[in-house]
Amino acid sequence: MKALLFRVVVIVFLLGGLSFPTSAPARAEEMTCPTHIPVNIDIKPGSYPNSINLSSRGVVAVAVLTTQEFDASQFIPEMAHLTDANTAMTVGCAGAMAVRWVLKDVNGDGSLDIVFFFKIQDLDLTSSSTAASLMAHGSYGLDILHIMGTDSVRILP
Ligand SMILES: [Ca+2]
Repeated sequence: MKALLFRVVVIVFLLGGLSFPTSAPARAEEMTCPTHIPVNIDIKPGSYPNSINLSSRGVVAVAVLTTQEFDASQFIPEMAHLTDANTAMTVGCAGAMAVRWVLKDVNGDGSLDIVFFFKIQDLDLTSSSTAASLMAHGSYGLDILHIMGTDSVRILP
């Protein structure tokens, strides 16, 4: 009888041990690229096709144009990336980071646009790239805004 009781106690103890909450260590939420609102961009404003010589040591300008939906003069960027359009679809925020930006009316419509500059050496474009995407985030009035736009590129050998 004592032995049986002991066995029951042991079983209860084991079950109790098994049913202990298996608390998984809290994992930090993975950094993902947030949803972006679409904007019109113009790579190398004022020239077409948008030829980029990847061996050049200069910078490439990418304008985000002011439209009825987006007022560039209200946008205070925190960060901007330029990447191959295919990478933008799969990886998200990647590629070259803007080294500076400036407000300028690049299309002469009387509204300021915002022009980002990227070092060509930092670009992840290849000879098979046909388009590049700009992604940026920053404050827009009281909001934090994520924007994204795509334009064609012609990579020079
Ligand atoms: Ca403009």
